[in-house]
Amino acid sequence: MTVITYSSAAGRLPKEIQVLEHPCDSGNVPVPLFEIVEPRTMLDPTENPTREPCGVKGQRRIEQERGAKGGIVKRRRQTWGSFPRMENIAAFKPVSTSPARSTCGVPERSSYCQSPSSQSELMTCYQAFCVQECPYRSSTPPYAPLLLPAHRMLLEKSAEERLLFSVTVSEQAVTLRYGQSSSQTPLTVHDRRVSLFLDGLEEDGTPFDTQPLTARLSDINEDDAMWVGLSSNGSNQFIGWMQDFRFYPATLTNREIVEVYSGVLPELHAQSECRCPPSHPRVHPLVERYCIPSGVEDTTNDRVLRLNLNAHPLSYINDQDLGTTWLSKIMTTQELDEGVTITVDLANGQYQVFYVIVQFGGLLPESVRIQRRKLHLTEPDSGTTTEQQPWLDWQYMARNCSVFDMQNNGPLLRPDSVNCLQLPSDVSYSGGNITFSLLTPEPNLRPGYNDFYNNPALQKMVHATQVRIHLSGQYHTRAAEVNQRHRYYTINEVIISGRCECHGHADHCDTSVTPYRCLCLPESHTEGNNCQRCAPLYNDKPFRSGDQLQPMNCRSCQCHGHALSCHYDVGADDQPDEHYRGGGGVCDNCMHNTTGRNCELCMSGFFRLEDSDPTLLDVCQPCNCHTAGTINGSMTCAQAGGQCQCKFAVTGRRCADCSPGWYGLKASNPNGCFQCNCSDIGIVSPSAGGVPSCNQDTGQCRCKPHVTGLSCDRCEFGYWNLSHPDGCISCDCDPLGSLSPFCEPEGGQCECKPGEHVEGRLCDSCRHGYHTLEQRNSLGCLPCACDIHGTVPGGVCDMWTGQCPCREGVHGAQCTNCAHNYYNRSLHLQQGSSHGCVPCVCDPRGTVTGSVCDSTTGQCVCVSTRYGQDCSGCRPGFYLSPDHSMCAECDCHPMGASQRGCESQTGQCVCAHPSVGGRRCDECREMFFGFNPGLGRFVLSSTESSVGAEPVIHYTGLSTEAVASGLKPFTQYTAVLQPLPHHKTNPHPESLLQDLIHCTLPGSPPVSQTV
Ligand SMILES: [Ca+2]
Repeated sequence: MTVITYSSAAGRLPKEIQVLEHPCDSGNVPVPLFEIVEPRTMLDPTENPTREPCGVKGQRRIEQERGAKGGIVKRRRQTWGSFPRMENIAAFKPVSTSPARSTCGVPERSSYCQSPSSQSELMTCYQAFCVQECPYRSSTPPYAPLLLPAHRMLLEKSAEERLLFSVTVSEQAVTLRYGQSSSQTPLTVHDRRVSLFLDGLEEDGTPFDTQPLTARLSDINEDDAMWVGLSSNGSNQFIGWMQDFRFYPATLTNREIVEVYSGVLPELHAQSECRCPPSHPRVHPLVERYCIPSGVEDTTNDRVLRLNLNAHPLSYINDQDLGTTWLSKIMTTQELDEGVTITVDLANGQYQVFYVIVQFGGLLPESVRIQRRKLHLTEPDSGTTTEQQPWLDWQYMARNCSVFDMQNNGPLLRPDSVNCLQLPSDVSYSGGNITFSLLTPEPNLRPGYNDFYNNPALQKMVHATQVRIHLSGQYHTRAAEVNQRHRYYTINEVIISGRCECHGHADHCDTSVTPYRCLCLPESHTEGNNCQRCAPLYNDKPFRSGDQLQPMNCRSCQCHGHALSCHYDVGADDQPDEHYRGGGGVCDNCMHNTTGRNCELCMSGFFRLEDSDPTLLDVCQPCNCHTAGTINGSMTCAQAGGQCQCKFAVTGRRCADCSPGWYGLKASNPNGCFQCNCSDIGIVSPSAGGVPSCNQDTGQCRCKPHVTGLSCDRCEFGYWNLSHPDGCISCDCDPLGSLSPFCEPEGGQCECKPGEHVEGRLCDSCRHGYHTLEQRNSLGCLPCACDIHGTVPGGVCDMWTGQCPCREGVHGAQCTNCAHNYYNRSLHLQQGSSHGCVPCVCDPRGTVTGSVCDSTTGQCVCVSTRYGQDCSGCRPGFYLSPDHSMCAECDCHPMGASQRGCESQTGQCVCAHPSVGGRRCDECREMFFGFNPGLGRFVLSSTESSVGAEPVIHYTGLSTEAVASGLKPFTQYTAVLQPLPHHKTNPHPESLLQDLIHCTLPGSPPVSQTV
C-alpha cells in the first residue's frame, strides 16, 4: 500500500483529529481509570487542595457578590498566597532501576506466576508470560521513495476551467500546483488507485472516489465526485495551503496525520512505538491504552487495546494508568534481600513533594526506603543538575525497622526528622499500597505539620528534584515451598504528589519546559521560574513568599516611570519588619534627567514645571538659561518653574526676552536691553497703563497704519498726516494732475503737473479759466474757450466741463450759439450791440403755430400769405387787411394797374397811368374820365382817322368821377393807336386798347401813345 498524505502547517487541524490533552482541559472527560486517594494534609486549613481535580488549587479566587437586582456589585480577591495545584509530578518522568536489568521480559520473553490470592496459590503457579512487544507490531511509517518510476503519476483537478490542484512526479522534480482559493484536503493514493482521504469511507463503506491511475486523472463524472477540499457531505472544508506531501507505505493513524499536519508528534507515553491498526487508526485521545476507529466519538465502545497485556516495561510504572503494570524479573531470595531501587527523576525543577504513594499489584516488599535529592537554593534558576548532591533520607518503612537499625514508629523531634514506619506484619497476598505523607499527624506527629508556611525547615523538607524508592525483601515468599517464580515485584504506579515551588505567587505552572516555569501572577510582581524574586521595579520591600494568610506581593517602588529597577535599602525603610507599611525602595539609575530616591527631583541644570505630572518623560527640562540675559551669565535656574536670574530689563523664564518697552538684548549691556524710542503719535496706543513696546530684536515700534520708521515718526511714501488717529492717510494724488503718487507728508500737497493749470491738494482741479483735467493733457487742464460776446462778462468756463457761462439766449459750451427761440446775434453784433442773441419776434398771426425763428437770421416761419422776418407782412400780391387780421390778395385791376402786386400795407395797386386811380386802379383820378372798370377800358366816342399811313382811333370819354362831378362830357380824348408789328395780321381794337389805359384830362391835347 502506498499513501500520499498532504499536510498543511498553517491550516487548522480537522476537528475529528483529536490530540492528547489533559483531561481537565477537555469537555469530554471519560471516567477515570483510577483515582489516587491522597490523605488529607494541613497545607491549608480552609480547604483541601488535593480535592479539586481540575480547579485551581491555590487559594486565589475571585468572588462575585451579587446585589438584590442580580448585578455584580463587588469583586473581591481573597488575600492570601497563590499556589499551583498538586499533581502527580512523577508521571511520565524518567525512571530507572538499579540493578539496571530488573524488568521482566528483557531481553527475551520470560514467564512468571500470576499474583497469588491465597497461601495455597503460592505453592502453585498460574503461568504468565512477559514480553516487551506490541500487539500490533509495526514501526513509524517511513517515507516512500517518491522518484521511483513506479510512482510516477499525474493528478489534476480543474473547476470552471481553472486549475485547482495538480501533482506531477518525475525523476527530476515533484511539482505541486494548487489554486489559492481552492482548499485542499489530505489525499490518499493506494497503489495505483487514488482516493481522496477525507473523513473516512463513504456511506456504502467504499473508499472515497477511488480511481485507477492508468492515465491522467481528472474529474470523471458529472456529479463532481472528486471532491477536493470538502468532506463527502460537503462539510469540513479544509482551509489552508499545501506545504508538502509524502508517500507512506500504509494508512496513517490520526496521530501521524496530526504530525504531518503540524510537524509535531503528539506525545504518547505508553509504548509509543506501538501503532494502532489501520482499522482503528486513532489513539484514544484520553486513554492511550486504546485505539478507536476514525470518525467516531471518543466515547465509543468500539475500541481495541493498543497495548500488549503481556508487556510490562518500566515506563508502565509512572504512566498515570493503574491498569498498566511494571514487573520485575524473577529474583532469587538473595536478590530480593538486596532489593531493587527505582529512581524517578522529576527532571525539570525542584518541586514541593507532599506525598509518595507506591501502588503495588502483587506481593509487597518487607522494607521500603524513600530518599530524595534536592537543589541548593542559592540559585534556583541555575538548572536541575543534582548529580553532585547527596541522597537524603526521607522515610523508612519496614516490617521491622530494626533492619534499618531504627526504632519502629520513632518520634519526629524536628520538622525535618526522619523515622521508620512499621509496616503491618500481616498483609494481603496481592495488591496494596504504601503511602509517605509529609504533613499528616499520623502515625507520628511531625512538628509544624499544621503551620507549613511558617516553618522554613519543613518547607525545605518537602523539596525534591529526584526521588528514589528502594524495595527489599518480600512478604509471604520466604518459605522454601513457594514457587520461586512468585519472587518478583509488581508496581502498578508510583505517584509523587507535589507542586511547583512558586513561593506563593503563582497558581499555574508550566511543567512542559525545563526547568519548569511558574506563571507568576501579575499582581505578585515577581519573576523567575519560581517567582522567587521581585520584579525590577518592585523592591520597595524585600522579597517574601506568599502564605496561606497573606499574598506578600512585591511592593512597587515609586520611581515615577524614570527608572527600570529599584533596590531595597533597609536603611531607608522606617518599617523594615512590616511588609505592608513603610518601604525602602531606592530607584536605580534615574533617567530622563531625574534624580532622588524616587526619581522625584531634577538634576542640576534641569527644572520641573510647576504642577507638572512627575511621570512625564520630559518632566525635567533643561534650564537653557540665555546667558546674555542672566546676571553674570548665570546658567542655573529654580528647580520648580525653572526661572533663570534675569538682568534688570530682561524677562522670561530663560531671560531671553526684553522686558516690555525694551529691546536689543546684548550680553554686554548691564541692563540687558535698550529702552524703546517710540513716537507718541505714530504708534499704536499701548493698553492702559502699558509702556510703548517695540520689537525685541530690532527696536521697531508698533506703528499705526502707514506709519514707518523705527520710532514710527513718519508717514510712508504716498501717505501723510502723521497725527491722524488712525495713522497716516493716503495722499490720494490725482494721477491725472499729479507728477507722482507722493505728497508732501505734512500738508498732503501733491506735486501737480507743471504749467500752473492744475491746483488743489490732490492736484485734481483746474485753475480759474481752465477746465477738463484729462490724461491726454500734458499740461493738465485746457484753457477755457468762451466766446467773449456770448459769455457773461468776466465769466470763465466750468473747470470740470469747460462750459462757459453764457448770456441769456446764448447756448453752446463756448456760448457760440443762440438758444432755442433766440436768434440773430450776429446781426446785432454788426450793429454794435453786445446783447448776444435776442428773442425771436414773430407775428403770431403770420407765423406757423409752434415754429421758431431761424437761430441765425431770426426769420420766422410764415404762413403762406405772410412775408417778412417776423411774418407781419404779406406776400407780394397780398396786402394786409385793414383790421390787420389777414392778408388779402391784391385785387388790382388788370387793366388799370400796371402790375398784379399791390402795396402790402394798404393794398394800393400801381396804376398803369397817372390818370388812373383808386386802390385797385380801377377808376380815373380826379379830373380824369373815361375808364370803365367793368369793361376794363376807356369808354370812348371814338373816331377813326388816319394819321399818316396808320389808322388812328380817337376815343372820347368821360370819367365816371368827372361825370359825377358835373364835368362836361365833351372833353375829348384822342388816342392814336398804332398797331404793333406783331399785331399786324390781326389787330383788334379791344386788345389794343388794353395797352392804352389812361384817362384824359378835358381840354388837354390828345395823348398819343405809341405802343
Ligand atoms: Ca501504570
